[in-house]
Amino acid sequence: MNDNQKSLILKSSSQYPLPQGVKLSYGTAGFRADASILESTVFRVGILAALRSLKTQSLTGLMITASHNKVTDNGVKIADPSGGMLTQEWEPFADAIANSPTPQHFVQLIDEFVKKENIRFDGVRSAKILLGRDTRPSGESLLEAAKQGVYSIVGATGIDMGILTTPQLHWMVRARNKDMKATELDYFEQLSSSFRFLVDLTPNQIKMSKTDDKLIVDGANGVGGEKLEVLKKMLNSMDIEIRNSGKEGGVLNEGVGADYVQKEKVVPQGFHLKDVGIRCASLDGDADRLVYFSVQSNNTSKIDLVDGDKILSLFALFIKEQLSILKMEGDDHVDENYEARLGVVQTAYANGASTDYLRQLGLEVVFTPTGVKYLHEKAAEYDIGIYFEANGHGTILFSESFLTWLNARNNELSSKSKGSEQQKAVLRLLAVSNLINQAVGDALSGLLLVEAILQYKGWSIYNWSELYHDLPSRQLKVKVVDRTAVVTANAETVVVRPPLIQEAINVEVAKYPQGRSFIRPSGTEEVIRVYAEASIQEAADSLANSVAKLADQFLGFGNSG
Ligand code: G16
Repeated sequence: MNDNQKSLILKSSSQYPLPQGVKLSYGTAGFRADASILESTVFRVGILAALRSLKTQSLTGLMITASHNKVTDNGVKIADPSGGMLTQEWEPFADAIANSPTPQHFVQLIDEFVKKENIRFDGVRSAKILLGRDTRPSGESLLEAAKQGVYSIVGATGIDMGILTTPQLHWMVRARNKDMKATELDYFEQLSSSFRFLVDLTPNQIKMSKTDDKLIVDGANGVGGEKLEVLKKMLNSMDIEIRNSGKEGGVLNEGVGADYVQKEKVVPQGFHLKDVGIRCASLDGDADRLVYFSVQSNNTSKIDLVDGDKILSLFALFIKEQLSILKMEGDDHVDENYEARLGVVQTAYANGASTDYLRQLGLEVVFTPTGVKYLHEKAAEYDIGIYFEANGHGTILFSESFLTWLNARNNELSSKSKGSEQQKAVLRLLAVSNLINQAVGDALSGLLLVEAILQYKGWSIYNWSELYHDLPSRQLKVKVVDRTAVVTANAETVVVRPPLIQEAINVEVAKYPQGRSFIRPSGTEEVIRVYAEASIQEAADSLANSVAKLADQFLGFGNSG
């Protein structure tokens, strides 16, 4: 880095001092905190995004969002050139610069890192960053801080894409770097055309019963509702009603949205008795999570939840069916059959019943810690990798080699047996790969795939829900003095630090039939999360309460008595 560059960073960073006492970590999905303390962090991440762009000689993305967190929080994360999350190798540097106490120290850290990573400022391309934000009121001023960060790197360009869902920004970064069409309109066109294509391949045009035609979507009072409105206009055949779009005056993520619905298992605001029998879905604040539900007829505040595990199961079932159709080819095609490796990735939050179901289907199921960054990486090892967290965050990844094979197979079948069942299966898989976001979990593309598969199978939400019965579960959060005091292993199922707490959890778990429980530090909020499941709801509740008490005794403020 030359002196001119150093003094530019020094000058601009002195405009964004780190507030006293602030210590941030890149966490599960970027930096998150109360928006009022985030300007310096977002400014620094602007520089980080530019450095990442220089290092990779590709475009990167910067998204300002705190997703499911409360409206007064905000956050910032980077999309790598692939469209996925920032490479984990750069996270320690992200933490270091975010917490750097003085402008001088900050410049020194950057200078050392630039040398270590051999980042060239005289490369063929200068840095280019796509900037996006969700609907949070603090987004506008934080975006300004991000731009100032980007412009602190000589020659860097920040392109303001306005208000977007997080998955849209990731999709655009991936598409631009692949020289594909990459505007927001292109995103909507790709989703809507591949959805229509998939629906046209529904066998015998199975029709759903009348009540099943309608879908009501809870937009979490965030960005997802307004984007779905746009998409809806391009899907003329679908009857979608959007509630909690943010226009009605509700508060982002407050009593609404996928996180609330999945964790509390109650109806979001704006849903009532008259919705019984109708298929409903909830997005989260930045539309990267999706869950479905139906309102219970005997208790209108309760719902039957169809969570990320069931979305995963529906997708896995469909993909497996298409692969089986492909295998039914005649002898003359045997040589050309491709043994596609299909894998499924879950976390410790996956309901035990879902894992049993997926294994009974004959699928390979693997586990990673919480956080899409881990699941995505694992899923990318397969020809078709399906990953979902129970909270509704996930997608399906297709390998390049499998897509090449599918395209070649389609060409061949077009000349030999056009319109055959095999060709339809090939076309369905190709349509899924175009519909479902290949960069990151995306509630809008996930929703369209669910809808297309339900139509294909002629299923109601009740048929879908009956795939298996969830073991009753409960999730709680406990405020603790320092969440980083908890260190876990084995995909977060075992606590290795502090000592003795795992033994105490084991004693509690042993008291309940089909009991399972774990604790882990949240990567997005200042809490420890507790998960418990057991054979009946009362047992799951009681196990979760006992484990939460242990967490409080070992790590908290001792409020549990
Ligand atoms: C983020 C991550 C998800 C993760 C969730 C919860 O979601 O992208 O992969 O499941 O945080 O994280 P934690 O339990 O560590 O707080 P989102 O939707 O908030 O971006």
